[in-house]
Amino acid sequence: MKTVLIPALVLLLTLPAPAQTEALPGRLSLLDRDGDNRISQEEAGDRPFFRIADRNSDGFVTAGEAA
Ligand SMILES: [Ca+2]
Ligand SMILES: [Ca+2]
Repeated sequence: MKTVLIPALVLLLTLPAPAQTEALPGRLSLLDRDGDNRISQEEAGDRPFFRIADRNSDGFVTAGEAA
């Protein structure tokens, strides 16, 4: 299953910086209280999706990870 995630991660890492402006998917954007286009652990609270969605374990779920 991990091998399926690698292409998406590589794509995310190779995207130019302006890709940061990509909006979070609808429901996730509601969680993004500080508007930085990523969901922090604090914003996610104890929702179990967070650890799964945070593929690179950096403590944030980005639009690319949530896609
Ligand atoms: Ca945020
Ligand atoms: Ca992450």
